Amino acid sequence: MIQDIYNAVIEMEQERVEELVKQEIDAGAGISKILNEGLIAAMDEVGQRFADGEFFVPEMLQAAHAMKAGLDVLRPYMSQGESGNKGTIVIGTVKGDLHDIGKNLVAMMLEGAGFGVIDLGVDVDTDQFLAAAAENKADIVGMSALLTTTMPGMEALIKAIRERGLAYKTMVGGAPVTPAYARKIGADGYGEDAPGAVETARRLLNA
Ligand code: B1M
Repeated sequence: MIQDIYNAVIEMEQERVEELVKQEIDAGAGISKILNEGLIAAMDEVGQRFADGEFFVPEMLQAAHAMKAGLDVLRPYMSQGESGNKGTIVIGTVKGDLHDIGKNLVAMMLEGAGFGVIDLGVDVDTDQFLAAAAENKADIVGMSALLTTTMPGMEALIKAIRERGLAYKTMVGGAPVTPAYARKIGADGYGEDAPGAVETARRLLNA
C-alpha cells in the first residue's frame, strides 16, 4: 500500500522503501500516486517533524536516503518518455544549499519530457552555472533553492546573466520560492513542482 511507502520513509527504512515501491509498481499503482502520496508526502511530514523538534538532521538525512532509494526505482519510468531534444537545460542547486531531492525529480521529469538535462548537482555557484551553460549551449538555466538563506543566489545568477547580455532563459523553484519571488528577481519562469517545471520549460521554449 502507498501508506506503507509513506511510513517506511518516515521510519528511514531505505531497503523497505525500495521493495515497497517495486511492489506498488508491479501491482499497477500509478507512478505519480507513488510519488505524491508516498514519497513526497512523507518528506513533508519529515520536514514538519524537524520543525517541531521531533526529528534532527541525522533523521532528516536518513529519511532523505530512503526517499532517494524510492526515486531511483521510479527513475526509469519517469525519464523514458518523449524523445528528441526539445532544448537543453542546465540545472543545479544554488551555492550553499545541499538539498537535491526535488531538483533531481525535476531533472528526471524534464528528461522524460524530451529535454536534454545537464545536472550540475548541489552547491553550485554563479560561475559554475555560467560556464556549464556556455559549454552546453543551454536554452534554460534552472536553479533550485530549499533554504531562505540561499535563495539570493538565484537573484545573483539572473543578474549576472542579464549583465552579460546572455540569452538563456531562467527558471527557478524550490519549497520557499514563490511566483512573486520569481517575478521580483526577474526569472523568466517558475515551477511549483516537477510537472510545473516541465510545463514552464515547454512554455519558455515553445516546445
Ligand atoms: Co533541510 N531544511 N536542512 N535537509 N530539509 C528544509 C528545507 C526545511 C524547510 C526543514 C524545516 O525546517 N521544516 C529547513 C529550511 C528552513 C528555511 O530555509 N527557512 C531546512 C533546514 C533548516 C536545513 C539545515 C539548515 C538543517 C541544519 O543543518 N540545521 C540543513 C542545511 C544544509 C544545506 O543545504 N547547507 C539541512 C539539511 C538537510 C538534509 C541534508 C538533512 C536533507 C537534504 C538531503 C538531500 O536533499 N540530499 C534535508 C531535507 C530532506 C529537508 C526536507 C525535510 C525535505 C526536502 C525535500 O527533499 N522535499 C525539508 C522540509 C520540506 O521541504 N518540507 C528541509 C521533497 C522534494 C520532492 O520537494 O525539494 O520542495 P522539494 O522540490 C519540489 C519543489 O520545490 C519543486 O519541485 C520539486 C518536486 O516536486 N522544485 C523545483 C524544486 N526545485 C525546483 C527547480 C525548478 C522548478 C521546481 O526549476 C529549476
